[in-house]
Amino acid sequence: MEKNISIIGVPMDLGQLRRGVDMGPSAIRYAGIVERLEDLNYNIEDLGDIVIGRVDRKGIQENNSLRNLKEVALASEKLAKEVDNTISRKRFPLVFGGDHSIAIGTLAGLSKHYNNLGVIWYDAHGDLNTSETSPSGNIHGMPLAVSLGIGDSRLTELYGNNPKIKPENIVIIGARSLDDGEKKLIKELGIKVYTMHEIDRLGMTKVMEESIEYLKDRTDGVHLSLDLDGLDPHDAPGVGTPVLGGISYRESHLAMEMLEESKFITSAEFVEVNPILDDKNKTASVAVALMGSLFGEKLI
Ligand code: 4U7
Ligand code: MN
Ligand code: MN
Ligand code: MN
Repeated sequence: MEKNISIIGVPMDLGQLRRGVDMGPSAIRYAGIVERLEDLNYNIEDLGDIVIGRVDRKGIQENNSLRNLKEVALASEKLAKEVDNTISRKRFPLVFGGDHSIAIGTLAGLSKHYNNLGVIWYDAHGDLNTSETSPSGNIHGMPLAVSLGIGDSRLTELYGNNPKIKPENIVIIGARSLDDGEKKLIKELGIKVYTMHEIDRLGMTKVMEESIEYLKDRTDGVHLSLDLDGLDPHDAPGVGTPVLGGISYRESHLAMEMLEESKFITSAEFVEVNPILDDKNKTASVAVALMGSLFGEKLI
């Protein structure tokens, strides 16, 4: 793993309707991420938080097919630039959300540097909706589709290259709440998905071995996009869209340890931490512990 890490906070809450996820980056910092990584001998630079446009809450409509599109697009553009610069400076971008709509910006920035960027999407959801298939109108349910070039052009065409990633370079892990349109897209594009069924059946060891084997030769970099709701809500209660029956804390540690051994992760983001819905900052602490494993912390 690159020994120089740049932290980028994205206090975005406009991709969904629950308040508090904008405090995710502070909660993760408060849970001690900088000290944790410095103890592992990384050089850490904290770039602070991206500025998010203000929206009058009264102006947020309940029925809207692309809620807060303008502000989400603007923030994505800023984040893309920051991520792009970070890679140009040969540093590892470590992004803290914020809701998952921020992945639009992260992947846009990364796409300037990789022709075949691999993406591990660790999530209860597919985030493959468009304004037509979305049951909610919330953009945090759309970032993977947008990055594949599917959706509103104000999002897909942002920051150059379109599409940003290819369907054969994606692995989704932890899925257990997929909308009809998302299931259809997964089949049409042949996206590799390990649902909870496969995780139960094969075990996390096999799931990670297969995922790593699958991505290893076809990609020139691999981004980990970890939505804390991929974990079971018992282990990560501070998320806006919890779904029962998720990946355990231990399985997640194993997954991070195996990614560390693979040595192919080139960027990462940890999203959807909502301290207002949390139990004493437990979810941010889980995020920090998982980053410990991802960056090489050992038990002995
Ligand atoms: B997250 C949902 F309908 N699919 O589109 C939607 F179930 O980034 C949820 O993974 C999206 O947390 C969840 O609104 C987005 C819903
Ligand atoms: Mn998500
Ligand atoms: Mn999710
Ligand atoms: Mn549990």
